[in-house]
Amino acid sequence: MATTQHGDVADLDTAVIAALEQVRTFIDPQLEATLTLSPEAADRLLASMRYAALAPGKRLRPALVLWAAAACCGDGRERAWQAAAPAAVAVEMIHAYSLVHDDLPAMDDDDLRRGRPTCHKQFDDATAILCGDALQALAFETLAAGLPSDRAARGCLVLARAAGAEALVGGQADDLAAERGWAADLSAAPAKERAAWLERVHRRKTGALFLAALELGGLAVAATPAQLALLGAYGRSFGLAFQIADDILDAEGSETAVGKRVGKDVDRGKLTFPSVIGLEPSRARAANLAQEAVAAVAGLGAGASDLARLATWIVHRDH
Ligand code: GRG
Repeated sequence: MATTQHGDVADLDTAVIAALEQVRTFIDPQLEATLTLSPEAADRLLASMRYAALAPGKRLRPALVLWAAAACCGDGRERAWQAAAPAAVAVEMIHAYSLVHDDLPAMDDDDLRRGRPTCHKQFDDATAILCGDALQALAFETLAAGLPSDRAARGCLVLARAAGAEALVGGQADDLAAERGWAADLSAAPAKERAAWLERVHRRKTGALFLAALELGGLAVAATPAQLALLGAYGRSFGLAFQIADDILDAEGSETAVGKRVGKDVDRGKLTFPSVIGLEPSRARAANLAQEAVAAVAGLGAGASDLARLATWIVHRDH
């Protein structure tokens, strides 16, 4: 059986799935409460928001917020999680909105997400667009209202930057531009150049929100600049490791386990890490990045063990 620095893969899988389940048990009632709105929120809109945000995802971003807070807080896990809960809810709502919009026919045109029909399939395109818009606004409302006033503005700034044109939306726009032929054709470019392009897209499209999750977790418990720097180093390696693993899953994962269509990136001729640098080098790169992430949070002490395990698991998971 394959082994990792956190034991064999099966034990690691069990431990991380159990830890993520604890996060879900803690955060889903808070998500559900946040998504309980007055009758001023139109019924169909609210139903779509609940459908998208409460669907059974892995809750990785809330986990990063809560585990970062716990790693930086001397007052125990319970206090840390309570302080960081609004940030965890806000980040998950931004993530859910981005999935809803990404799945739309005008973007990635997907029918399956988190093992269920995508939001526009379950409702309709217009409702799915409004659902994403409203989830995004509610994320900022939750953060602004939920963090102590001395940290709320900074928190909103961190999340706005991660969600905006220079990060999540910018990365998505460049990815689309390449796919639709609106940008310079890189197909004949050297592998090094294509790999650099891929990293730049994913650092913004996927990595920025992971980094924001970690920073928000630290911010919620008034982490020191040194702690925030370690979380940042972890987040940069973790984000890229996650994306390379996601590309490997798309290339060879099972649709049932992953809960969304697989093989679509390859079918569309999209650049992916396996297609640019090869499958085995992709695995090796992801494993190295996971080790770098683990090394970064070693500086935070034993309180960061969940973060360390997650980084190793992310490159060994099958979903
Ligand atoms: C539409 C502005 C806008 C951005 C879309 C999220 C995104 C950007 C695109 C989704 C396409 C995609 C598959 C990206 C790869 C990384 C990713 C975000 C995977 C999904 O995240 P998980 O695995 O999902 O954490 P769950 O469902 O478990 O929460």
